[in-house]
Amino acid sequence: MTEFFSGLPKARFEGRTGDNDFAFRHYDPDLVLMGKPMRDHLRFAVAYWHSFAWPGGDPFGGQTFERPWFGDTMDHARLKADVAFEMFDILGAPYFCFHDADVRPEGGSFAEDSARLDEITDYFGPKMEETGVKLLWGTANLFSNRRYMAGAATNPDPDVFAYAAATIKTCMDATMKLGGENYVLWGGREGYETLLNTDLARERQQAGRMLQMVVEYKHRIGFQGTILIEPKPQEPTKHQYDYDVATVYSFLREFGLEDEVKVNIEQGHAILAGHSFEHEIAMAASMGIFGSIDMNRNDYQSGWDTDQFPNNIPEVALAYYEILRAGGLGTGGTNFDAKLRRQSLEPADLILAHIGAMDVCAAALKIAVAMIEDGGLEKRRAQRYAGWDGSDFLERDLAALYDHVMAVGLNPAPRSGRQEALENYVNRFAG
Ligand code: XUL
Ligand code: CO
Repeated sequence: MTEFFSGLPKARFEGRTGDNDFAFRHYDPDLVLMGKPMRDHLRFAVAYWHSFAWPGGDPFGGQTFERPWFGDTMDHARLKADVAFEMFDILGAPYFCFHDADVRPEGGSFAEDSARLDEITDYFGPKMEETGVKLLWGTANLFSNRRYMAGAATNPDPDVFAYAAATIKTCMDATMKLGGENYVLWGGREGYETLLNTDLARERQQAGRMLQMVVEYKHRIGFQGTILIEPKPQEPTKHQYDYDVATVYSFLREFGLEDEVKVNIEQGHAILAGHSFEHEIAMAASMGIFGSIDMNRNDYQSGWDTDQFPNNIPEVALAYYEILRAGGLGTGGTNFDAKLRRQSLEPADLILAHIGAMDVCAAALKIAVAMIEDGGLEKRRAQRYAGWDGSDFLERDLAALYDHVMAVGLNPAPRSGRQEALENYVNRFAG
């Protein structure tokens, strides 16, 4: 055991009446809802990067956190892993997610970085075995190092493309070795800063070919997990190619990958794209590409990706409602891609942030389950489209529909969309 979390208790479910900040009030992992335990509905994951690699900086100042594992040796990386697995255990978090750059220090060469990734993931193996904590997804950090400043797959320099491809291979190998259930690609710098120096058609071809290579390699090594793209409209680049779910879907179709790749939808990214989280989930489900979620919240006033822990129960309830309608998370999960505020210095802050977030999701899930079980929204939705039952209008053509309108003297009567009634209905459960 390390000293870092010493004195902090293991988080347990104590119900709504207690006064223990370190207990769950809603997250009761064994509680069965719609035939499966809450743990399996929510599939919580801790994001290694925000909790263990982020130093607390912002554009105006650097590090505020002092962590004993900050440093660039493999001893630091092992201490970081020790603390991370202690936190997973304290929280009872069943999964974690990582980038290569979060878990091992960068060395002087590609070969050294790969060897270090191998070494640290070998160090994870027994810890995963011992704690039962599993890998939700692995990913490659193709955005922090300056070599990627003009993109990874979409870089104007083919050598950077090759370097990125080789790096993805090592991260897919590591994910497979650890039994990861998904592999994520977030195009952090796959976009442009200025159109004046950018060849859009060429960059899209490069991105499409890289993703095809990822899928080819998945099949070559027999990786059973799901390949996920994480849409985001901008930040760090002015414009990113994976703008939102609908954009990603059309990109997947252009490269014949719509049956191979799904999306990992992040709440904050949805907001940046001008959508709600539930919109993006529902859109993905309607296209058959819903995969997983990165759970956080953005500050609605600041207009950038603040990656805060979620705390708005009714809002999150609508997201889980769409997830349940989509058939649940499948191989995906609820990854807390969220970071502390930079004044939250204490080890306890890390624990309390996650306990609160897990509780928000659990409370939201209960609301979503109640709405699904009641069936009121789906009944009302079905009523709204009932006129289409048995209709053959989609099989006719313009001239046939013209004849029909003329023959019966058609004059459709508008009907209420009942938005306020529906919002009132939701608040019966969420209020
Ligand atoms: C960035 C972001 C990433 C991805 C993984 O906004 O969300 O952390 O989740 O690269
Ligand atoms: Co994310």
